[in-house]
Amino acid sequence: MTTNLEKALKIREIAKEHNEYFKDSIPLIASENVMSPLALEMLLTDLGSRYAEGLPHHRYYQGNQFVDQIEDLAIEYANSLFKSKQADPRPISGTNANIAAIYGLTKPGDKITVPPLSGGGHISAAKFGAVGLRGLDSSDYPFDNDEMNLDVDAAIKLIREKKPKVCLFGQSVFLFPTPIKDLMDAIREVDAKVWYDGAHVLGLIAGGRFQDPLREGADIITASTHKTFPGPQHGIILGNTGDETWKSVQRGVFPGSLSNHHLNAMAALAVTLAEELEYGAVYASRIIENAKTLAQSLNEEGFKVLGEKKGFTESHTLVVDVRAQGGGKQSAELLEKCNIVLNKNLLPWDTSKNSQDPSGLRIGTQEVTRIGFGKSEMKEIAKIMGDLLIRHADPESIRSRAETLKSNFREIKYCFGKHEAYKYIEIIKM
Ligand code: DSN
Repeated sequence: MTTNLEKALKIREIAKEHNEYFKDSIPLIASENVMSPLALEMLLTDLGSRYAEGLPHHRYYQGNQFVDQIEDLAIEYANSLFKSKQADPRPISGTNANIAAIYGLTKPGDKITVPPLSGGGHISAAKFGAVGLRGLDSSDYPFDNDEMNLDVDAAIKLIREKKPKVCLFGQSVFLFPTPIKDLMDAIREVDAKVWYDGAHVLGLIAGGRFQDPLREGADIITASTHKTFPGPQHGIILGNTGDETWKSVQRGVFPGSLSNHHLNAMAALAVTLAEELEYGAVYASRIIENAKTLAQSLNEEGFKVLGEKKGFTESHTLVVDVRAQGGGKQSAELLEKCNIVLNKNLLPWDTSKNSQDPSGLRIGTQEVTRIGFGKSEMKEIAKIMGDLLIRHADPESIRSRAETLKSNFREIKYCFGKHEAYKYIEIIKM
């Protein structure tokens, strides 16, 4: 019979196997990243065992004097990095930040315009996600498949017609900056608030390499903090808005959508904000360079990479139509067996009916860039994928090539101190 100790140790063994798999794999999920040693250390502090509710210096618990200092500094660092007027580092995820924004900016029955799911919109903006949960009346912006972006003229028409309370922008397949500036006349006419979900591109915005939503008209940015922004699994809201709107959004955070805000993760976020002030610009540039190189190389291998008309991508993400290679599900699963980790993804013509087997693959370069991959490694990834999915090479040989490629890249870059990636075991002395 399995003892309870054995049950506990079993989890530890599986976690070690997970670490080993990722150590030997090429991580290309567009929404993930690895943390710096200084940030990771924060997750293991006593902060992770404590509660704080409310705003700094106005708490509902005792024992928060150091938490208040950390939260004040997180706000200061965020405002400095993003040139925002307001920052709230409490949301515990991107979706939590989105729920807080919805709670703060809308009432049930209000109208909202959102990016369509098939155009890369996030599930929290869907009718079956947080937007629907609030009972909002939502309309999708029409999407331009060639531009891989919102159809500007049609979006202007929609905004004028619907007169939404809030215009939401930002996607989870976010290849090109949203043309907010082109939409601002219509948005001002209907007096809508502009909410930008910057989860995917937060690190690129931090580095000044994508777009600058707060200067282009956004009232608030919501985001998770672990994609191109290489911090902990957490969230943040940034504002450039009036005091009343900001207060309302903050009420959406607490008590609207959370109680405690995971203080260890908030400290890790503050550390990452400081690291981004130092390294954010160069890191963001290399992420984008790598994405462009990978897209071009995959195209040369014979893959159909979307967004060709616009140079494939201006972000960390690229999407590939793999219907000719057996579809998204089969391709992603075959790559996974060969230690290349990415995800199948809806492409603009897909519907929710084929969400389990969509046409595409989504690929992100932020994590491989973080561990030092450059242009030649991007070309090698494209070649490996071409050999596997187009030329049907033996999967075992492909797996071994992926492992060999990864074996030369063990250290996390663009942060203070040296740190071997995927080796958390040593850090927490397992
Ligand atoms: N699920 C994340 C993504 O992969 O884009 C966003 O929440």
